[in-house]
Amino acid sequence: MEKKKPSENENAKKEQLKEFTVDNTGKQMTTNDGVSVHDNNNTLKAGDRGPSLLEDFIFQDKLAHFDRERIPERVVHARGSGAHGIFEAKEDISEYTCATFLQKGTKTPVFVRFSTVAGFKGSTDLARDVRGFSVKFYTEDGNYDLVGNNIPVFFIQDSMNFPDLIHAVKPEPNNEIPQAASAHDTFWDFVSLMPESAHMIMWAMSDRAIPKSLRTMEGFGVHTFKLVNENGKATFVKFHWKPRLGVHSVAWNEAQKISGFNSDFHRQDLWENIEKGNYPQWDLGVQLIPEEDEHKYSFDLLDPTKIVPEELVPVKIIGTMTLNRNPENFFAETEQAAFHPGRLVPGIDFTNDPLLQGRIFSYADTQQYRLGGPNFHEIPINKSINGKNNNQKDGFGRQDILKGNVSYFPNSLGGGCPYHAMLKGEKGFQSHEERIDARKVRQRSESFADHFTQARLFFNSQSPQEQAHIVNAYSFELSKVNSVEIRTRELAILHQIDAGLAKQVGENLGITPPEQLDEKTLMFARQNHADYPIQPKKPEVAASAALSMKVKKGEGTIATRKVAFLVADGVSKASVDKMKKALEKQGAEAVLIATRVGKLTYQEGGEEQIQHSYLTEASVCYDAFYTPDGDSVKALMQEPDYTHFINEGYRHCKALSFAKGAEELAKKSFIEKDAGVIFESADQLTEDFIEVMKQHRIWEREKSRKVPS
Ligand code: HDE
Repeated sequence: MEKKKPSENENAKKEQLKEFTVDNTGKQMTTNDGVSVHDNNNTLKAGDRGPSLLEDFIFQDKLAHFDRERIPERVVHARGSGAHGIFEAKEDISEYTCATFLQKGTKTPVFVRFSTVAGFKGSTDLARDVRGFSVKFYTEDGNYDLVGNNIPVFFIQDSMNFPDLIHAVKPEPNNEIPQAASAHDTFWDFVSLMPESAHMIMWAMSDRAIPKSLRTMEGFGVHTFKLVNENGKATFVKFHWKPRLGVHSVAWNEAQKISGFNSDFHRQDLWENIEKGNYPQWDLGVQLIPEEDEHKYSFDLLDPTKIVPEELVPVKIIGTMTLNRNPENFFAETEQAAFHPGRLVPGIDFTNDPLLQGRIFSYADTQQYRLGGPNFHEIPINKSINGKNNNQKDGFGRQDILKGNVSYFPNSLGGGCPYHAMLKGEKGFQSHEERIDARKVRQRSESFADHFTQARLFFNSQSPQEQAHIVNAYSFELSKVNSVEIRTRELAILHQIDAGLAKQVGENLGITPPEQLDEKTLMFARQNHADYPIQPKKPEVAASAALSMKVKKGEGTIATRKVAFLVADGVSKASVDKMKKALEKQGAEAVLIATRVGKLTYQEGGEEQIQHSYLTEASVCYDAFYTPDGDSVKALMQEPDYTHFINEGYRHCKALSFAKGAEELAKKSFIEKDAGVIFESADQLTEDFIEVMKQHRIWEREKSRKVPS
């Protein structure tokens, strides 16, 4: 097959999609068959008050289409948001892989879809949940999908348990409650019987499960994959996406409120930032592990409940992905995008991770159903830029018009085409030739039996505030569980990880954590490992810095953060402009919020049109707050919505700053001076404000919890 040059690839997907993009502007309305519609308001009737006629093909054309406008939502990851972009390979890793799109300098178009897992298609973005992070690379060797998550491990080790896990976390089957939430009996019943979930649950109870933005999430391939070089030599690989804006989350109380104020919060944030030209970027990193090191570690590389700590194998950055274009149409692109971990290109291969192996069946299978048959590869968003040549034909919705009378192989009538690569001494996809010498068994490897060491590693790697959030999350979720037996069983699992963690959660539940695992948990665990619990191997590291989201001193950026300027008529323009200028210089955005939308009058004279008011906005949708001075201060003194706005921002540990004349507003609002509260009279107003914003949150403030909000 004739390949495109890398330079032609960059825009190939955009150009291909253009062919299918329709613009109705200025056009006359037609039926689906292109017949001009004379009247789109009235059905054809026997008399103007008579019955409608069966012969009204124009009405039928319209309604029959409407009646079929919904397709099954994804059984998991139903709620998602997508964007187009480019991946640029920046390092020479040809020693490890022959994948063309990973060769230095190659630019490859991508389509990315982020998602939550448990909620339905219309559910809130801010659910406590894992986030999907799927990337489709339209490479010159065909499509490669890296279908990952924002958490590097998974709940279960074998794909056989996947439907059970999902049935347990989805709304309960009798009453379909609760939506997009794991805080209910069936989920905790399942995971408390499955100690292999312990590590993943620790991540899910951490702030990783409530991201601030899709743009501030890491992504992980989760499984160990293989890179394969030109000579067929394999190297184990773990994939990482590292966001340029840092990894940030919201507070749990904030997440719940955002869900009410704007359930499209993440979707809108992604869309708006791409529209504004704030293109989000992630670096692609790899951890490379030589095949010879397969059995070197205290954990098994094939076990998807384990990470490879970055201290053992550093992450090597090999390229950058930039999302720079919103889809034209949500359904046509984001909803119909079909991702599949079994979509590989030469140079990348699977490992025998039993969770990955099951996925290879499930995705293609579900897509046949969800997208209505075997021709979903022809839907524009799924089409390879490399075209497709094979003898697969017919089926629902077939688009390609295959010429000639040959649709079989081998043939002589079609000149032997399409031919497979080896026939002409060319190279196609070849599976890595791994030696397998085994009995056929339904068994779990002994090397998968340690469920708590890495859960402990994760907990030990968190800052005290992050640990407190984990305690709170377990306490919240288990408090929502009605069964005391299930609560107690999970506490026994927590005790195996960290007695202090179990004790704190236990105190919040009024239960003393048992020291031994529950008999039922042991019974299920022993189905996989007869001698469970086993004596774990000594871990290589006790803590790993990369697992904490705490912003390191001197790092962090405020680029694209939204700062609420809280104003009213009579506000000082000088006070507004000074802060605005300083923030914009660092790439942040100032949003003026007033007592009403429309005209705002400045103290110095002059006016401005205001788009946002305390009625339409919520503090939870902003990153930081500034109250300028001026005559507006008197009005804000009497404005309960203002007080609520900054109280809530304070409670959620955000940075607040007050111009000199506005400082009394802070006192009135129960706000005490701390590292994140900047007073013009005591601090360097703009500089200090920017510095604390870089920290993202002043979590230390949480201790006080005194603020009514
Ligand atoms: Fe998925 N998963 N999954 N999953 N998954 C789907 O495929 C499945 C797993 C992930 O944006 C489904 O097309 C099984 C791990 C993402 O369209 C389905 C198992 C990871 C998405 C499916 C897993 C993921 C899906 C539903 C265990 C992280 C959204 C719709 C063996 C590495 C893709 C679809 C998108 C979607 C099956 C476990 C990530 C049913 C059987 C582990 C990001 O096929």
